[in-house]
Amino acid sequence: SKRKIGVLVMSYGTPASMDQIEAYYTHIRRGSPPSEEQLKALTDRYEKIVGGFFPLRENTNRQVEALEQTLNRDYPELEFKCYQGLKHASPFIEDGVKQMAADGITEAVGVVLAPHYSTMSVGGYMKRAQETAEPLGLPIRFVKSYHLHPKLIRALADRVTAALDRFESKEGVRVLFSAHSLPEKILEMRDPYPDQLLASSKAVAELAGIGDWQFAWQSAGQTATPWLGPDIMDVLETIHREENVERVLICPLGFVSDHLEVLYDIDIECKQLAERLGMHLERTASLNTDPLYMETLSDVVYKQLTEA
Ligand code: FEC
Repeated sequence: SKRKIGVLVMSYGTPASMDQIEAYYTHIRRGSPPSEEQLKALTDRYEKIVGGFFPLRENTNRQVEALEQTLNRDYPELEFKCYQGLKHASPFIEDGVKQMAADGITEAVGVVLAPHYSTMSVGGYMKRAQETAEPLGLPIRFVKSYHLHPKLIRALADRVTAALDRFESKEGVRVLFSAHSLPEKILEMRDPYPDQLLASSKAVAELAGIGDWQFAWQSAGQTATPWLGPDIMDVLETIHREENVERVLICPLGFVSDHLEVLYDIDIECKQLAERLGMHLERTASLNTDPLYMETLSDVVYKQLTEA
């Protein structure tokens, strides 16, 4: 019979229903419940996003299913079974690992649905998976990042090119690549996250033949500690005021799915600001289950198995 591989596919997670927003938010805040105002503000954001309240759940389900199909198609000599492990919602990372062990999996690979490595993001997912797998005697290898995979870069460049067609003229369109901000303290830890994001932005711009681009951070938290900047909202104001930029294309390449940080923070918040400034703003379509993205994941998972 075929060699069986368990693949732990990790993603951020989203509430399953409105009454779970508080528990979700409390988990993100490491056990400290949000105030009533904070909870209301987050609930309002979920209520406003287009396409239902929690699109990330269905998008992750589809990505995990599509990855399993892609792996079994690309490497028919092996049998792959994918398990979900979510960072802040059920099924949690720990649940996914325990399920693999319960199913008799003896060989596993972990991969995160986020291409860029940070100790605070992907590193956190890996640590929790490793800490659950070890006492169960389940060996698990990890894909740390895949931010320059040629198929990922091609999928993103195709989306940039397609979105440029939505402008009345491609002349003078500024492309803004963006990703989730993190607290500035990651710089002291020599975290690769900022450099990896710049490297993917540069590669996508080159492949799409874009000269006029820059990078901006988005969705920073409201805490007392400083977060990485410049923030995308400030960038929109600055390039409008100082450079008379009138057309902007945002490519949120730190994310791979339609969810709150894209559908609210860009599609509602950034668009409102752009409208007020009289700018034409577009956003590239999210990768979701793009076959090139699924092939990227399938390739990097397989490479983990074949590397010594
Ligand atoms: O659609 C959804 O339901 C979920 C959207 C969502 C994604 C996402 C991705 C990332 N986050 C990252 C870092 C942080 C840090 C904090 C933080 C807080 C929040 C809150 C919400 C939220 N995040 Fe998130 N994130 C998403 C949603 N995130 C809601 C809480 C309210 C708020 O601050 O807006 C601060 C936590 C703390 O206090 O310590 C840090 C990073 C990513 C991208 C990588 C990944 O997907 O893992 C990094 C999607």
